[in-house]
Amino acid sequence: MPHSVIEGHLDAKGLRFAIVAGRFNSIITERLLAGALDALRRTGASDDGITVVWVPGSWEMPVTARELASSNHYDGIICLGAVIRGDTPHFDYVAGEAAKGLGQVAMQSGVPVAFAVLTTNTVEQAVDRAGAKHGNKGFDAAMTAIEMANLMRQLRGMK
Ligand code: INI
Repeated sequence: MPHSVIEGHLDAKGLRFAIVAGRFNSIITERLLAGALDALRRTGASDDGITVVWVPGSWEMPVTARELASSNHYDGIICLGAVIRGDTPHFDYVAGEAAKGLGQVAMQSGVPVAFAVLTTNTVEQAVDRAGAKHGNKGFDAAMTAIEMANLMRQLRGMK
């Protein structure tokens, strides 16, 4: 007997996405945003299906994503931040809370939350992941959000 396979398609037509971007290290997050918008537009999203929300930094992302998720308006949320290690343990607190909080938002709301909060030791490592050597993690996160939004629609349609 053949097994069934369920997979989300990379088609953003008719879907609505919120992008939460951190202003901290905006030289990086603006590039992540350009990558995310490129992915959404290339897969058929329309401009009125995309909302960009700027927040001060990655710390503020979970509460913002929670609000967006609870609006029931979005098929997916894409979070773009850059936490770059400094001389103090601040990095660990900001990066840790952003990761944990965004994971909780996805689990509690059922809305896919794509995580492109870079956590790097140097600015160069962040640049490499924001459109240089290692691609653009904003683009990748948007593709993940599109796939997951379509997957959720399929799974909910099976109930
Ligand atoms: N926010 C970031 O997004 N990246 C960082 O590297 C960072 N550092 O290093 O401090 C950062 N801090 C700000 C933080 O997100 C809050 O905006 C701030 O603490 C006010 O609540």
